[in-house]
Amino acid sequence: MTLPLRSRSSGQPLARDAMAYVLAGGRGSRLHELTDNRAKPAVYFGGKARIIDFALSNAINSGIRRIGVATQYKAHSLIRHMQRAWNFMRPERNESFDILPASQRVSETQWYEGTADAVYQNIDIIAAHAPKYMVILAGDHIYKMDYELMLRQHVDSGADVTVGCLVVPRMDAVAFGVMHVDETDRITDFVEKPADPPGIPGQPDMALASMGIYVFDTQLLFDQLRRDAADPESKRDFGGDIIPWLVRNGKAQAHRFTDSCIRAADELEEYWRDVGTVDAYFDANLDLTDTVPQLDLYDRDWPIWSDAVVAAPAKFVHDEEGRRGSAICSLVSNDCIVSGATAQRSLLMTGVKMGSFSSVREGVILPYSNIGRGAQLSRVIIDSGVRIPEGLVVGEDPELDARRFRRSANGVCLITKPMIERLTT
Ligand code: ADQ
Ligand code: ADP
Repeated sequence: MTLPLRSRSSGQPLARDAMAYVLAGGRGSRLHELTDNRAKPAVYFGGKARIIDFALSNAINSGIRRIGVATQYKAHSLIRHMQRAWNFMRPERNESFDILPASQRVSETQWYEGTADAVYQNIDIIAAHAPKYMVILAGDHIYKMDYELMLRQHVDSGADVTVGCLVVPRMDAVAFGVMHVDETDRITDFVEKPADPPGIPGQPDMALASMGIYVFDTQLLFDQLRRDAADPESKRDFGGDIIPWLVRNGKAQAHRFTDSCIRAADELEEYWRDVGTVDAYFDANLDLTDTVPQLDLYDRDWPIWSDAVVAAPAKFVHDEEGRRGSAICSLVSNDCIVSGATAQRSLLMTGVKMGSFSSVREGVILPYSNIGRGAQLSRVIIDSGVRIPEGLVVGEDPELDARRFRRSANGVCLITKPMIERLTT
């Protein structure tokens, strides 16, 4: 396979000396039942991909060829996905892909404590690959970014750590690490998840938030992790411990997302989403049905790689009574069959079947679900492998919906297998 390499950076690429280390162990509890059986990075997004494919594709597209992924919570489907989709690295070319489940390597009584511990426990594996730089990433965000440009800034500024950041509305920043910077973008103050986030001077309603991604020189990172591990007060967390310590005692530099987001059709694709709640997940998926969405999944220069399942093409057919099968303003993946049914402003992921006279309006339908005859669904997320019974109506009676399913603040119903089982027994 020929992998693309496109970067706005000039000079000798630094990415080939770097290792990307993806933190993919968190549950993502605000996605509720969507993460009952899988970690947030394994949740399907945008038709074909899983959330983690964005960080991994960014790493590959940036030119990084050594990748480690730390997993912990409910990692089974995440690990299976990575084995299927991401096993093309070639050790003979100094490429590697390591899946690193919390495996009690340092102490037999300890899982990964915090995010820093998820790196610390694998120092020996990282050292064996001998990368000069470490790019620490979160496995649960949707965005496209050229890490080569962040590496370049890190090296040019001589920082101990470079922290990716973006500007967010001030009160949204309660869920982030929030920083102050000087005129050279050196971080002068960093608070993890403050209840009352400090605004940006001159822009009091906005805050500068950490994206939870960091670049370090590998040796300095190892030294920091060992120092932190010996600190009995530390929770072994990058945002809570390592970064604030380096802001106080070293040189921490901010890297602005706008400096390294991808250029699509000559415009900067300034798109970053956490998709951490049911509503944010629903909205981000539905945004893709817009005629010109903010996130371009069709850019062949910055592809989002995923599992290339062997599957038949999507098919739209008349049913036995001659009703047309159709999809309007929708993303329809391989192996779907829409028979005498209609999908509108919806995403049908791999292998979804829609039976006669059924309809989905504003639906995010995860792989291999089956919509029974005559079902009428609107504003739904349907988990993978769910069989929607014939004639089920969702989206017309909020109280009934809330009793049967998980209904979000914005009136989106999340429907899973156990919920349907309860309905039909
Ligand atoms: P949080 O969003 O709270 O804050 P956190 O729970 O620390 O994120 O998880 C960061 C990443 O690490 C996620 O991708 C998660 O899946 C993974 N992870 C969590 N625990 C793990 C473990 N034990 N083992 C392996 N992986 C694990 C962080 C920063 C903030 C920043 C936000 C941006 O601390 O400063 O603003 O990310 O989203
Ligand atoms: P996840 O656990 O993240 O949803 P899986 O790959 O385990 O991902 O798939 C979940 C569901 O999708 C299963 O319950 C199964 O019913 C269905 N499924 C997966 N692959 C197929 C397939 N090839 N054919 C039919 N159903 C499938």
